[in-house]
Order: sequence, then structure tokens, then C-alpha cells
Amino acid sequence: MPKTNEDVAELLDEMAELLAISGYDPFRVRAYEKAARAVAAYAKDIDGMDDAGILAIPTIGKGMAVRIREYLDTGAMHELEELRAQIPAGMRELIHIPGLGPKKARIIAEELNISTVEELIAAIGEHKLKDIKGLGLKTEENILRGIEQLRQHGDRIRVDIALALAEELMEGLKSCSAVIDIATAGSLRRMQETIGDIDILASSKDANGVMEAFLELEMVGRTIARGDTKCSVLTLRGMQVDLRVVPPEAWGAALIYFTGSKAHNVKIRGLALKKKLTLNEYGLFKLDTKTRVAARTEEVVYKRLGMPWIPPPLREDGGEVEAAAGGTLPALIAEDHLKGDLHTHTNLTDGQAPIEEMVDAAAKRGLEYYAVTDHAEGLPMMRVTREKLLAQRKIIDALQKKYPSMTLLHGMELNIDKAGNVDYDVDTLARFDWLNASVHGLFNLTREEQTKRIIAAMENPHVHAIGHPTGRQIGRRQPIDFDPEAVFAAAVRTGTALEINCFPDRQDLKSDHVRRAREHGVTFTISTDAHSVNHFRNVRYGIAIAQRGWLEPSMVLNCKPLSELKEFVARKRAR
Ligand code: DGT
Ligand code: CA
Ligand code: CA
Ligand code: ZN
Repeated sequence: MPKTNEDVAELLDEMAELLAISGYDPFRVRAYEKAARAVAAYAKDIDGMDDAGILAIPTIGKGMAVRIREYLDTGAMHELEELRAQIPAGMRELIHIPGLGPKKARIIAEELNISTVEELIAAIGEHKLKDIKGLGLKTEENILRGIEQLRQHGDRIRVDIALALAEELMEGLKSCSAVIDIATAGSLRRMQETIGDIDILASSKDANGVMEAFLELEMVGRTIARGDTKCSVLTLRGMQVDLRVVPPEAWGAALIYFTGSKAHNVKIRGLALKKKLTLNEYGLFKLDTKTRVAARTEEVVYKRLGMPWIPPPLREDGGEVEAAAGGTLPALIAEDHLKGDLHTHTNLTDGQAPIEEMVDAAAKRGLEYYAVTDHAEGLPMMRVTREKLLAQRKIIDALQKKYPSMTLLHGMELNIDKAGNVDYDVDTLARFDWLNASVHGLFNLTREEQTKRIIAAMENPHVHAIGHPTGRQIGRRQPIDFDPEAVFAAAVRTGTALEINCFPDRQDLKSDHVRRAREHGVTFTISTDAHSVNHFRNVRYGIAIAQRGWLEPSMVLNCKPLSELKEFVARKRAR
């Protein structure tokens, strides 16, 4: 099996994590984390690279290159294997609790002789943590919230990881001549933010042949269940995949059935009954004569039910069936409606690539405008200064000449402090074309404090959009607590856009919020927050959130032409 950059990055990240649990020097841990990010962001495929090629990846030194080499050649890293063997599984679960982290997890484990989440919950129940130096009651509360969050997401896999796997599997099946149609189904086709198991649906006249080909695929590990038309397997990385094979004439009905959601299916089955029809995975049938009236495509089935085709991201029984029947489905936003990207970084701050590479890749996306928004200096750890950020303008002006069809905007990502103030004085801010402001710290303030500071930031005439508004990182950091209704109302009142951040581990705002904010009349941005050119691919996840939130292009600022974007900025500055 080819070894992807993501595979290598995942192992390096695991190394970092295990070194951190084992109490190794933080610099060493950081080196692995950095290497993981650099490998994941690198534009060339690592598989088949020679040593010089590996050493050319930013931040990869000799020591790291040797370990990568070992993995590419042998399929394993012996150091990693050793660490895995030393560290109890429960311990690894502990450090995944958002807000706990390796250092605290280790202290707790050692002081209280704890190695599982259950034992930790019991210890918190007895307030045992408050006696440990540097922890206390506040930590107990945070840990409990973290455990709750961990449980909510459970074993679910982020949509991007599931999608990559599903596409690889489907690609593998393409060479099987028995396959007629093939598609993802279930939550993956609906593009939920996390996926329980991958569902793949195929149509064929030879179900057995398709399943044989599937079980032969390299990514497929253990078979859990096998029937005549269905099998369930675990991939080598432990993700469950259900494959179903249906006859081609039932394709559309089966695709509807297995795409779900269950609630959507219940709704349309009810509608079918009212029309004296019955719907199942084999087709739409007349109740009395049992003759099949539609089944080959989703379109014909929906049409016979009196509806246009409903896009899968809407199929959650959130009013889409009523809207479809009444002819009021939204004209959903799609990827090619985006005219610009309003949140991106370069290696002036924590981006991986120089501005020239980012801009060049953005131009290849065919964008009409592109904002460079590096971090302002309020974020510690960044060695950036006001002067360096201002000086970026000269580079942008020079680059602009090379890309006449794409307008470059000079921006920043500001930091929202406890009171809702952002970096820099008004005169400095006025020199930039586009400004995002984001929460980058104090994640545990109260709901009132968070709501207040975000609204205060939106009152600033130079803050045009709030970046990744809740600050969550799926499976790692909880969203900050704020009053969404108050924030959405204030966004409309102050003329501030709210970002849908396309990063698959952020997906922030999430679709439920988007749907609510839409009701308020909020203007959205859909931006990649790209730290490398590879991150431009994440647009599909931002679009999925927007679709699940029922957005139309007219509601998204960066679907509008540059002139309207400039009017939006001018209106805000005139306040
Ligand atoms: P997941 O896997 O937890 O992320 O969520 P889904 O929606 O992919 O759920 P899954 O994999 O259990 O089933 C895939 C689809 O198949 C589901 O959305 C609807 C359909 N389906 C599965 N089981 C049933 C069932 O018992 N009744 C009905 N009506 N539909 C079902
Ligand atoms: Ca599923
Ligand atoms: Ca399933
Ligand atoms: Zn950013």
C-alpha cells in the first residue's frame, strides 16, 4: 500500500503524543509535532522519496529523516513501537480528554495511581484532584466537561478522514468490471461533521463478484459480517465500512434508503403512503397492485413523490421534505460559487509556505480575490511585529502585478482579548483591506464574558469578520460558551460577517449554528484559514457545513464580486 504524507504525519504525531506522556523534553515533542505538520503540508508525495528529498521538507533534520526513512522502507518505526508497548492504553485515553493534556494527565496518573477515565471520574467525585499542586476545583470541572465532550464524539471519525478512505476504496473498486454505479451513502454522503461508519453502495448484476473484489482491497482488514448483498469490514486502521450491492434497476431507491437519515426516510415514507405508494430500498411501489413505479434514479423516486431531488446534506428532517414538496428548497451554495478566500496565512507567522506559493496556488483556484491575513502579534509565540505586517503590503503590491486577474487584499487575523479589544490602534487597522478577529485564548471564561467580548469585538468598525467563532477543535478542544442568539443578532446589527472555517478539525461555525444564524440574516464568510497550499482542498468541508445550514450564495460574502465586498467593508468602517 502506498504510504501517504498523512500516514507519516499521523505516526509523527503519535510519537509526539507518546513522548509527551512519557515526560520527554518538550522541545523534542515539539520537533515531532512540527515535523508532522510539515510533512502533511508538503506538496510532494513522500512515498518513493530519496533522502535528499526528505531532507528538503521544511523543519525535517537528519534525525527525523532517518525515522521517516525507516518507516518508508520497513512500514514501522521501532521507537514508536517501543513507546506503544510501554504506555498503558488507559493512559492514552486520559490525555485525549480535552483540557487535560499529557503533563496534567501524567501528574494525576502518578499521584493518584489512576490509569483509566473511569478511575479519573471516581477520583473527581471524591475531589481528590484538589489536593494536587497546580490543579484544583476549576480543573476538576474542566476535566468533567472534557470527558463529556470526548464521549459525545466517541469513536466517530472526522468527515475528512472517512471521505479520503471511502474515495480510496471506491477508486479501488473501479477496476472491478461488475460495478455499474457506486457512491457513498449514510452520514458520509450527508457530510455530517463526524462519521460513525462508512457506507458504500454499489449496483451490479453480480453482487458476489463486487464483494469479492472489495474484500481483496489492500486497505481492507478483518471481515465482520458477510451476506449475499452486504458485507461489513474493518479497514487496517480500524474504521468500519459497510458495502451493499443492489441490482441496477433499484439503484435510486436504494441510494435514498441508505443515505438516510432515518428521520428523512420516515418522513418520505409517510408521504408515499398518503399517495397510496410504499417506499423501500427496492423501489417505490403501488400499495394495491405492488407494481414498481420508480426506482432507477433518486430523481425519479423523488419526482413521483411530488418533489425535486433533495441534496443529501439537507436530508435530516429539518424541514427539507416540506420545503421540497412546497417548491421552496434553497438554491444551495456550491464550491464554484466562491469568488475569494478571506482567511489565509503565510510563513510570516505560522503558515508553512511563503506568500508567493500561497498566492500562486490561489490564482490557480481561479479566485477573483484573495486576502492574506497573518496573525497579529497579540498571539504569543509569534515573532511577528506591526512593522513586519505593514511591510507585507509592499510584497503584496509587487505580487499583484504578476496576477492581474486576482485582487490581493492585505489583511490580518486579530486577537480578541478578554474585554473584546483587538491588536493595534485604529490608524494602523485602517491601513489594512480586510480584518478577521478571532478568539485565541481564555477559552474557559463564562458564557456572559465570552458573549460580551465577541460582541465588543464586532462593535469595532475595523473588524469585518469573526474567525472560527467558537474556537472548538473536534476531539481536542471544546467550543467556547457563548449565547449564540445574542451573537448572531449583534453580527447583523454591526454588519460583521461570521466565518465558516473550512478546517476539518474546526468546522466552525457548525451547521446547526449556521442554520440559526441564517434566520437572523447573518452574512457569512467561508474561508480556508490555509496554512499551506494543501489546505485549499478543505473548501469542500466548509461548503458542506454551509449546505447543511441551508445557505444560498447570496448569504455568503465571498460569493459576491469584489465591489460588493468592498462596500461591505466601507459600510462597516463608516459606522
Ligand atoms: P453514522 O454511521 O452513525 O454516522 O450514521 P448513518 O446515518 O450513516 O447511519 P448507518 O450507518 O447506521 O445507516 C446508514 C443509513 O442506512 C441510514 O442513514 C439510514 C439507513 N438505515 C440503516 N438502518 C436503518 C433502519 O433500521 N431503518 C431505516 N429506515 N433506515 C436504516
Ligand atoms: Ca454510516
Ligand atoms: Ca452503516
Ligand atoms: Zn487563522
